[in-house]
Amino acid sequence: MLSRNKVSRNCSRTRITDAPFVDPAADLPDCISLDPLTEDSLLANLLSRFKRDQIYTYIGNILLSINPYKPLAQYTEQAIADYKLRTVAISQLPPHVYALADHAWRSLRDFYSDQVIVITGESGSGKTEASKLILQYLGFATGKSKELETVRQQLLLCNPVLEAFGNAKSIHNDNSSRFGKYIELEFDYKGEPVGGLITHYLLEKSRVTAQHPGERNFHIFFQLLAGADVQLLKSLKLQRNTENYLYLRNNHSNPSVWHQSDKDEFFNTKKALESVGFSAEDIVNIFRIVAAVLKLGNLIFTPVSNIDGTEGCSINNDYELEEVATLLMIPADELRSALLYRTYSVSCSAMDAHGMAVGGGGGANCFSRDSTLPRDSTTSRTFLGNNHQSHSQPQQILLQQRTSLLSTSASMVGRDMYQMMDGCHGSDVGFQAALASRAYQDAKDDFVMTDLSAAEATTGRDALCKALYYRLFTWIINSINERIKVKQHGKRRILGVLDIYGFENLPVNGFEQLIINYCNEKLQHYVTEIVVKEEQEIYMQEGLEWSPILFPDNLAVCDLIEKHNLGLLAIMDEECQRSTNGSDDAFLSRVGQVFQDNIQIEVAWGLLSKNADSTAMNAFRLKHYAGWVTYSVAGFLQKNSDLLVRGLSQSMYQCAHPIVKELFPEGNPRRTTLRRPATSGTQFKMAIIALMRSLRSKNPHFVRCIKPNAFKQPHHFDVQTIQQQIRHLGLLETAQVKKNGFAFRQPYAWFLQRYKMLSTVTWPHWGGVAIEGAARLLRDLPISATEYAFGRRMLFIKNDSTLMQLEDFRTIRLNDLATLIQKTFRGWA
Ligand code: AOV
Ligand code: MG
Repeated sequence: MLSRNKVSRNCSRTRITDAPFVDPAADLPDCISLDPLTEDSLLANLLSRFKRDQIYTYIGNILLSINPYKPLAQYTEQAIADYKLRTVAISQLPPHVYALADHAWRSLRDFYSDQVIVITGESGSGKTEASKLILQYLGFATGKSKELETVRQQLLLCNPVLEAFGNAKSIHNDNSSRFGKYIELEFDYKGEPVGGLITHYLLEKSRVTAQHPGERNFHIFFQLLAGADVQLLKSLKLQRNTENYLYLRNNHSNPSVWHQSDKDEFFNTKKALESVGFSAEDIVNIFRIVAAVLKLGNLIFTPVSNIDGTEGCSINNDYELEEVATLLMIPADELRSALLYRTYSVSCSAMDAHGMAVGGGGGANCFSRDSTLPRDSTTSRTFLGNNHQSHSQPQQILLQQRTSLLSTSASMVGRDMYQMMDGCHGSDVGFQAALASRAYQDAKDDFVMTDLSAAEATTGRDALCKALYYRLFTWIINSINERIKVKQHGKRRILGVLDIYGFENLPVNGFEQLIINYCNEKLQHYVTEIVVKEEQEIYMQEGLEWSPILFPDNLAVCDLIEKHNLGLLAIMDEECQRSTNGSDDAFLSRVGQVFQDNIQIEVAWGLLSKNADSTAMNAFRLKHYAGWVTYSVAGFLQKNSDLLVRGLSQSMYQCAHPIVKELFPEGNPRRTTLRRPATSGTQFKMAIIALMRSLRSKNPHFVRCIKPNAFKQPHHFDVQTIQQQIRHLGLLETAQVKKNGFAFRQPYAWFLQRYKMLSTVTWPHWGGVAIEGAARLLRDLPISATEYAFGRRMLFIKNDSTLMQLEDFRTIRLNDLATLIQKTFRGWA
């Protein structure tokens, strides 16, 4: 047994911590050949390979990859050629992510079936790098026609764009994916790529406005400031220094920690945008939105006291607002008004239909009736508060303009209670409800207008920035999809590559971490189901001799999060819909009630976070497959309901900026939304369920990534860190199943049909029972009898290498037959 005493020693440059001595003798490319196969022998094998920069090791047909945290010389065009052309037998080549990509691609081409490569591992373990290497291999390894070249370029080059907008520095990874990415490459019957589709999963948009200590905002903000030339910066009304922007000024973080140059990366991102097919105009329009987000973030709202004692606010640095308005191509007054005031249309019918819930809150700064103001023919009455008199002259004019504009649209937008309430989340709800209730008592079929406090305006500003950025990200991906979609007709097969955000446990975890970890929990379940559980069930059903291997099952935690009506996500939704008492703490109380007997979750009131400057927080602890994680509930409901104030979406819809207008279709006053959109949590759950369905319909290949240490250091093999991941991923159990199990299985008839040409007994037809034909065929081949087993309905083959051997025999035989046919024809001629 390895002792757990902390020791550190040097062994050919590799620092090994938390282990005394690990026998370096073992160095096997496939862990299933280890004898004995134990956790220690597995670790020792990985270590001796890691020291030689052999970061890849097989467990049967699963690829283990340990992040080297340094560039390696094994990703050359020559290496790609070696794996593709196979001048030496594949078994002679070291394990490699190229070999896995090649196997998936050949399976697609030879068996003409859909494949998927699922890459898993915790944050910073190397998933995204692996996914890029797979795409690189598939790009190089397939045909070279001009059309293919375009598809290839677009598929390869979209990645720098996705990373610029969707990745950021986190405490675990300097280039952490803050969204889930599933790329489906489509191939024709020859195995040539003809197009693709990118699906993305919930971007962590809260990062736009705030980051954890030691983390950064999305790369693109830094790239743009560092890389844009003076002219571009000027046209975007930006300054080079990141310190000028509140959203980039994370006091706990050093922005220059990023190891690559933001300036160079900007050049790459811009080039990639061009190569993927964005026009120069599109690119500038994209950057205008990025710049607008940065500048909006700088707006400072100052409280203004109204004469009736209520609070409003004004913008301190109006020049920033003017510039944002220019960038987004909207009249500044329009934008200012949307940021400073909120309007509610009050529809009698909507209230009747939905019922009005009245909550606490109070402090509603509701304008009262003012008959002197303009009335629109479509609006029965217009209400404006007497406190508008407390505004300055320009503000009064602005208010009147705004009122006139709003009264035009009021009757169009006022049909639905949710529209009236949109923008209400969390503790806002009580306030909104009181406001709406008061309006209801006052009048029917009216709208009311309130001015926002400085805090409310800041929240609205942040919500707008998050929405702008997230929708821009989605727009970019949709545009890329439009460009890479398959243009030709005909049958196609799919090879999917899944690279999702890795499991996270930060000093303070929030809604985003719950979503990320839920996704990892589902993937973990999918992998263990396929690799360990179903595999064993099939052996037993088929009557093969088998001693069951136990494995940790995480179904209970998946259920705890996603269960219909009673899971965490459902409880969150319930609280979001509650118009009274809907608060993060109420959510936590409900969690405590529902799960009081569940040992996998604990509720903690007033728990002190590990963070030095944090105050008490209310939280729950959840036991994930990768350990306990504490989630602070602050902000949960607001992030889950994720609604944008209608006035803001309407103002965005008014923008003449060609992309922005498209991003906010709900801002169209003619549009009537009768249903409240699903919450973020529910949308994510539905997307993950659809993803799982899609994965299950394909033949899977797995890359399991491991992080060697927590310090992003090369040459440092921390035994405890690796051992923990081996346990969490159930790798020993996987290796045991693979060692005793079979790499391949197919029904006898299928097997016979594919390989019948390899024996004169089965060629050209076998007239008897399929199982007997398969047995005769195998007997005629130079394959050891220990390499296969006969089940009730299926033939099992032990190793992948045997299957590859069979494929090689088949190719040779088919070539011989083709030559024979040619000779025969020539003889006849
Ligand atoms: P992740 O995708 O698993 O984390 P990445 O693939 O981004 O992790 O890897 C993190 C960093 O490790 C990269 O930026 C590289 O510097 C280094 N790295 C990873 N794999 C290799 C490799 N094969 N060769 C050289 N360096 C490598 V996250 O996205 O955080 O879950 O959400
Ligand atoms: Mg990643």
